[in-house]
This record gives sequence, structure tokens and C-alpha cells, in this order.
Amino acid sequence: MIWNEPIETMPRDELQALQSERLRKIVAYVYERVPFYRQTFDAMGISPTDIKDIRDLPRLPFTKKSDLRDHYPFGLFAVPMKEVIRIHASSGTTGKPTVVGYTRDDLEVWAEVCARSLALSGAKPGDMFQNAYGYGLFTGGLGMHYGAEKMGLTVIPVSGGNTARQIMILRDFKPDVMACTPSYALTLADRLLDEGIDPAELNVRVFILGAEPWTDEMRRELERKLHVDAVNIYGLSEIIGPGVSNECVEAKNGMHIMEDHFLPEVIDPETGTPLPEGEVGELVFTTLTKQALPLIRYRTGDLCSITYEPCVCGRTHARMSRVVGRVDDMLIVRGVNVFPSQVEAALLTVEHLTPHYVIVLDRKQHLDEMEVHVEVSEAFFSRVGQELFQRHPVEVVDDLRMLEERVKTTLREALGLNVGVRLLPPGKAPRSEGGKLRRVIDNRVLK
Ligand code: DLL
Repeated sequence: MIWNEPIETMPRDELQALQSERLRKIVAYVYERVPFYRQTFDAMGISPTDIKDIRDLPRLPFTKKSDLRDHYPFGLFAVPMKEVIRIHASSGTTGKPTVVGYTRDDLEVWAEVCARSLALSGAKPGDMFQNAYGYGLFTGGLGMHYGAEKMGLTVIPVSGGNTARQIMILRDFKPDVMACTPSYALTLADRLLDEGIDPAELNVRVFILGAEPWTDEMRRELERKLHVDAVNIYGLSEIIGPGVSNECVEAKNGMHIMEDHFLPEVIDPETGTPLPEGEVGELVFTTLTKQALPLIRYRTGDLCSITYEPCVCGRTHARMSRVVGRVDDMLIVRGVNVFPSQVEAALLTVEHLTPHYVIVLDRKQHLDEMEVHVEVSEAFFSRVGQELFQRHPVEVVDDLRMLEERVKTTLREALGLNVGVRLLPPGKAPRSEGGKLRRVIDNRVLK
């Protein structure tokens, strides 16, 4: 089902007219209410009346994460505190969190875009929904919660973690839809299999996965293990939280952006120049309706491309590709650009490997060293175990050596770089305990 058909299937010329009207309003609004924007516009010699329609967007200044940090915690809010009825925050890797606020209308918009996301994923009113995104300062839990209530789902607000309880609920309550991070879905899938529970016995038909990068290879793995559709949901706290964009389950080919609320651009991260449709660059959003924390041309740091091609589902809103990396998580190893997503995609093409991996970077004698630690499947070891009785142990070690060589070759071909490989026994790579998983350990900064 399409949650808001008139909006989501609006002809593009009408949608652009709506975006232009909202852009004019929000530009005047931030100039009026947020000193930071007034000063920036004045310094650039821009008056809000210069902005006539969405084609004028590139004339506006960017907003960066550091601008939020410089005005920590509430300095970019555009309304008095008594109108802010909710606060969330996202913890960065360093320092203070990024703090965001919502008015009552903002929460209504957020519930709307999350309801659309649930419908995009294939949820229907009356479905039962196990929400395993974390509740708290993180936007995932409460964001999806209100969207699901708005849609009329039966919400189980279980929050993240506690795998035994998640599994009990999956078996006993029999929810139709579940949401969590992709790395946690993997933890769940493996635990189900470990405990001899056949996922086919469960009722859940779709997993709504996001909040961290993942790949199509990982999707195939999860869909096979869990017997579900796995769809991608994207969002960030600064723009609203989850519900900025979501794949349609019909195509699973790019996430429809809620363009009537969030105006997207893709820019060259070096020069700031807008890039043509289809090219990969940094995703930038202008919020068109946010009241408490409106942001103009906010640089997400996420790398992806956008297409405006019509979609089989009938929605007209643009689709963004998977996030292929972040401007700041691009690893530069001996001068070669490497994204963790490339490593994941390459690993999952090798038989007998699992999606449990971690990338470790180090510096030895002034040279970068990259090592990928990846778990070998249980099946590989049990086969080897059985064969041990018939074959000489040396042959088994040879099997592992051959596998290691195959992984090295695959990674070298995918990345254009020599990478060390460490094969781990099942269960030895870090697991998601409910939230986002850290995949890269960079020890170079310390040396
Ligand atoms: O992660 C909001 C969210 C909650 C999205 C639940 C989806 C589901 P933050 O904690 O502010 O907000 O982190 C935002 O996470 O800039 C991306 O780098 C990354 N991210 C979010 N969704 C995806 C995704 C939430 N589907 C940051 N694929 C973003 C890749 C994602 N990266």
C-alpha cells in the first residue's frame, strides 16, 4: 500500500512547485529566527527574496556538522524552548553529541514519514511490529514507534538488545514486521539457527534495516537465513531520524526520499558543486518543513547517488542508492581509497565466509597495513571435522590456507591493494548487541 498516495505519486512538476514554495518559506523562516543563518546569509550577500525556486538552491550556504557542534546544544533551534517538546541526540565517535529538537508539528511530520516508510516496506494496518531499534536518545526507536502507531500497527516496543527476549517475542507473539540494524538482524539470525529454531516457523515477513551501512550481498544472506524481505531504511538525527528515505519492497532498488519534506542534492564533496543525476557524491538535505531545527543544505557526509527515474511501485519521489560510504570513513590505505562496504561485498562472494568481519588498520615502519579478520562458516568446520577422521590433518590445514589465499586474492582484486587476512573460527568476530556495529579499528592514529 502507498500511505499517502496524493503526495507520494504526485507528478514531478507539481512536486517541484510544492518544494519551491516550501523552500521560499523556510529560507525566510531561518533568516528571521536563527542568528547563525542571518549572519551567514548577510556575509554572503544573500537576501531570502533572492531564492525564487529550487533552482536557486546552489546559491545558499551549506550547513555542516561542525556548525551544530559550534552551537551546542540548542543554538540553532528556531523556536523558543517551550515549543520544543522532544529532544534526541546522536553520539559521535568523539566529543559531545549532536542535539536535535522537535516541535509538536515536527513530531507529526516524523510519524508521517515513518508511516510511509513502514508502508514502503510492505507493512499494513493491523500488522504486529517488533521494534528493536533502541529507545532513548537515539532516534530509531521512538521514531519508528510513532510511525507504526500512526499507521495502526500493534507495536511491541522491545528496543534493542537482549537477544533471548527478542527471540521469545518472535516465537510467542508472532509479529509480522521487525525493525533493527542489519548487523543485529545477523546476530538474531545466527542465534535462531544456533538454537535450532527454523525461521520459516516464525510469522515475520519483513525486516526493516538501517541506521548503518550494509550491502546487497548482506541482504541476500539475511533474506536466505530469515526467509523474509529485507528492506533498507535511511535517516539521520539532524534531518529528522529514521524515515528520510526507504526502499519499496516491490523494487528493492533505491530508497524513495520523502521529497516533500526533505529536499535532496548530491554534491562533489571536494568542491561543493552539485553533481548530475546518477553520480556518486555527498548527500545534502534542506529540510522544507521542520520548525525546531530547520537546516539549509546540510552535508550528511554520506556518499550515494540519486535517480529520478520512475519506479515500478508508482511513487514519483526520487530514489537514493545505498550509502556506499561516508566522506569521513573512506579509509586511505597506502594512498588507495577503500570503503568498508567494498570489503563486505567482496567477502560475501567467497564461499565458506560469514558476514562477520572487522577491518583492522595499523602502521608498521611508516607503512599502512590493512588486515581483514573474517569468520569462517560453521559448515566449513563441521565438514572439516568429519573429514578429519578420514584425512590427514595436514590436508585440513591446507584447506584453510587455500581459503585464506582465495580471500586475499578476492580482496586484492576488489580493492587494488594487498590486504592481510585472518580467518577466525565461528563466533570470534564482534557481534552487534542491539545497535550499530563498529567495523573498523584504526590503530594508525595512535602511532
Ligand atoms: O541512524 C537514524 C535511523 C534510525 C535510520 C533507524 C534508520 C533506522 P543517526 O544515529 O543520526 O540516525 O545516524 C545517521 O547513520 O548519516 C548514515 O551514515 C547512517 N545510516 C543511517 N541509515 C543508513 C542506511 C540514524 N540505511 C547516520 N545505510 C547516517 C547506511 C545509514 N547508512
